[in-house]
Amino acid sequence: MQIARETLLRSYRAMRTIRDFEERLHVEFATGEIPGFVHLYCGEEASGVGVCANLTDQDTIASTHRGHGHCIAKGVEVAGMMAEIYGRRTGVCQGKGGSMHIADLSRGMLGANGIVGGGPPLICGAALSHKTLKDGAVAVAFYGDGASNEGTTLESLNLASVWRLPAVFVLEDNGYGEATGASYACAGSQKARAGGFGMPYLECDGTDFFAVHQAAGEAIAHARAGNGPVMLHVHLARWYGHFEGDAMTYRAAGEVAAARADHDCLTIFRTRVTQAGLLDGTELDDIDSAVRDEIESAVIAAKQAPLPEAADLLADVYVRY
Ligand SMILES: Cc1ncc(C[n+]2csc(CCOP(=O)(O)OP(=O)(O)O)c2C)c(N)n1
Ligand SMILES: [Mg+2]
Repeated sequence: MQIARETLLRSYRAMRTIRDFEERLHVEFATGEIPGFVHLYCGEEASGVGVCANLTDQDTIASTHRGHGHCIAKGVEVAGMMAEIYGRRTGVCQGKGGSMHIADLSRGMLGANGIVGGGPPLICGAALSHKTLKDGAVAVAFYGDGASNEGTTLESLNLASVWRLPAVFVLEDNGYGEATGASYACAGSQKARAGGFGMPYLECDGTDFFAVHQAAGEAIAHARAGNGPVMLHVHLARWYGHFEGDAMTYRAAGEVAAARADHDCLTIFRTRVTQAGLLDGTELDDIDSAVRDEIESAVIAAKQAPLPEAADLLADVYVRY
């Protein structure tokens, strides 16, 4: 499938932004200034970006505890995210959500989620709304191999199929749920699980933007056309610990180094587009430098921003209808 030049540039920028955002958080979290936990998405960038390149602002996504990449891929503003992670009043959720609860409904980003398996049921609700309102939109749940074993996820696969919802379940399989290997924890096969619920199954290499874009495009088109849900199984690797501070003693020596050396989605993308003459290396260099500046400004602004005040505690708690 031919991908528009504009989409390629936007997608590269999103992947580079996620990488730099996360690398910077890795450094900043170690200083102790950031409250709570952070779970980094480095190594997985092509998945969120390849999927979201097929979505509009009307389409909705639900994310996970490892949600920064999904937010950026769906267009959530970086400075507001950084401030949110620092717990500042200028954050996209006024500093009351933090890393695991970033949401921006104006972008169709329903939220990162500290509850493993929390996204799939939300996406059934969103997809039911899209179907009822006939707005032509689809809802996408990102969930991990660990979350694939949660009852909420399995119930959602069933419900989405029974109600023929415009939903896509994107299983980001990085081989681990915390320190537990997916090969140990996931019985049977994900393909058989999809088949058991009567939905099509697709899989792809999650370190190759083009492979993700193609597979997600098919899955989303199927759901958007009213043919019901699809499971998309994306294979990838995370480059850092489960959370910042995880010593990763359960990973084989050289595993992460090999992923970084041979499966870096940014390197794969750059080689592909420059060799095919689709984009020029200097255009990509310009994006790299613009993103570096954007992240630097976001960190400076976040550190200077005010914390929420006691009076903010009861604001935005309930929605008025
Ligand atoms: C309902 C629930 N159970 C357990 C946890 C603790 N927990 C947080 S992340 C995680 C592992 C999730 O693994 P996976 O879904 O594969 O996502 P990954 O971290 O690999 O991106 C667990 C068990 C939780 N947050 N929520
Ligand atoms: Mg996992």
